[in-house]
This record gives sequence, structure tokens and C-alpha cells, in this order.
Amino acid sequence: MEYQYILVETTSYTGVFLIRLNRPKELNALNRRGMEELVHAMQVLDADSSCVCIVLTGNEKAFAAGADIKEMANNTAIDMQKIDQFTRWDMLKKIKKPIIAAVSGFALGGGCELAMLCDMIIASESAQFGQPEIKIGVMPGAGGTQRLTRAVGKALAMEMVLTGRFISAQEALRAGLINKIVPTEIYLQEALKFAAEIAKMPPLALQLAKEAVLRSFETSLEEGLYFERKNFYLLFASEDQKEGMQAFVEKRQPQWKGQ
Ligand code: DAK
Repeated sequence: MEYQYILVETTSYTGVFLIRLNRPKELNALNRRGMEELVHAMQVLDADSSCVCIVLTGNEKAFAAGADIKEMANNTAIDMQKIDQFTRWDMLKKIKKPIIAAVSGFALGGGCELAMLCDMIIASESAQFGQPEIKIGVMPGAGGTQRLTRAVGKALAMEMVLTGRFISAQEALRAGLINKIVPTEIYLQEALKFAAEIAKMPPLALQLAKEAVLRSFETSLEEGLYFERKNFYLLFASEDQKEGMQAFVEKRQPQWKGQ
């Protein structure tokens, strides 16, 4: 697939790949084609054994200012149902490898929802998060009422969704929406370094651990603990478990094979 609205790049960090949303004039508004490209690129990297961790970013001014309002403005409900472009977004949930969002500037509406679909968020000092859909006559449609509420709690989520107020990186950090704030000039480098630390871990264990954490949002504690235990046991079938524990005993660095 030829990419028009995203860039996929290797990085100087082993196992870390970078995807950039690349519609700068439109503040990376997420159009249909761009989302298809993003899903495609994520799926390709998920299947590529040289990739362990993915960083998703925009640019300094905008991670993404939301779904493309101009593209959907004249749609009817039936158009929306038929096009069903947002089903594509759901495929991002199925990516097994860890995804780090490196957010600077605006992360609004679908852009905020996209960042929340990632596993962790590294934000620049100038990042702003918001769900302003209410101001254009709709409401969040890709997780803004659910993932945001789970992340920041009912009071703040309700305020953001009902008033459209943006929150700063500082407020997002205090509320538990993001992992870390870094200076704007180096936000991407810092996110890549953060991803590089993760990429040093055993790839299979990363994937099963990610799966288990995400399962906690879908299930009871009892079922979640059961799921966790099964994934834990499953890792004892991997060469990396033998290597990791042997390396500990022999006081050396482990060499991961991802199997
Ligand atoms: N869509 C299309 N174009 C956008 C855009 C967007 N979301 N955001 C910005 N742009 C365009 C502007 O129209 C402008 O284009 P030109 O006029 O130059 O052609 C250019 O980007 C620069 O924007 P501004 O001139 O407005 O820049 P400012 O710095 O003055 O303001 C701003 C920046 C981010 C505050 C402002 O652009 C803004 O308010 N943008 C809209 C933010 C917004 O309302 N976002 C939510 C969109 S609705 C669903 C899944 C997802 C969604 C829905 C359903 N399902 C699963 C069902 C998601 C919905 C949304 O995200």
C-alpha cells in the first residue's frame, strides 16, 4: 500500500519503528484514507519480527485535531453506517505489540481517542487533550466516553465531554491520562528512548503482558486474574523464559529470540 498521509520510519533504536501522521496543513485531521493507511502500517509492523515496539506521533503542533470534519460534515446517518470507517479503528485494538503515542500540540476528538488507543502516552509540554465534539453537534464516537472515563475518572471525563474543554499536559498527567511530560523540542526523541527501553524486553512476554493488562478493562477481577495466570504459564513454553531465567542465574544479559 502506498502511503499518502502517514510516514513509516525505522529508528536508530533496535526494535523501535516510528509512524508519523502526516497531514500537517490540516493538523493531522484523521481522514478515511489516512486511517486505512495507519491500520495497514500497524498491521505490517505487528507481523514484522524486527519490530518490537511502535511509536505513533504527529508533529509539534498537532498529534491529530480529530476526525476530518470536512470529510464527514455532509454525511447522513446512513452514509456513516455504510462507510463505517470507524470499524477500521477497532483493528488498532488488535495490534499485539506495545504502541507509544508521542503527543505534542493538539490531541482532540478522534486524535485524543487515537492516543488513548495506544498503550502509553508521552506528551510534550505543549500537548493539549480534549473531546470537543459537543461543540460541533455530536459526541465522542471512538472511545472518548469510555477510555477517557476509565483513565481520568467520571468527574473530569464528564467535564471534558460535556464542555469540550481542553486539558494541558500537566492536567493530563495529574489525572493519569499520560505517562510523562517532556520538553517540546525533544518530545519525540524522549518517546523513542522510552520505546527503546521497552524494546529491550522479551517480545513475547511484552505482547502477553499487554494483552493481560488490556483484559482488565473487559472482565471481572477473578476472570482477569485467571487470564493473567494462563498467559504467565504460557510464557514457560518460550525459549525467552528459559534464557531470561538462565541469564539471571549466570549473572549475564539475556539474548531474546522472541520465541
Ligand atoms: N477536521 C478537518 N480539518 C481540520 C480539523 C478537523 N478535525 N481540525 C483542523 N482542521 C483544519 C482547519 O480547518 C484548517 O484548515 P484551513 O482552514 O486552513 O483549510 C487547518 O486545519 C488549521 O486549523 P485552524 O486554522 O483552525 O488552526 P487553529 O490553530 O486556529 O485552531 C484547533 C486549532 C485544533 C483548535 C481548531 O482547528 C479546531 O478546533 N479543530 C477542530 C477540533 C475538533 O472539533 N475535533 C473533533 C472533530 S470530531 C467515531 C470515531 C471518531 C470520531 C467520531 C466518530 N466513530 C467510531 C463513530 C471522531 C470525531 C471527531 O474527532
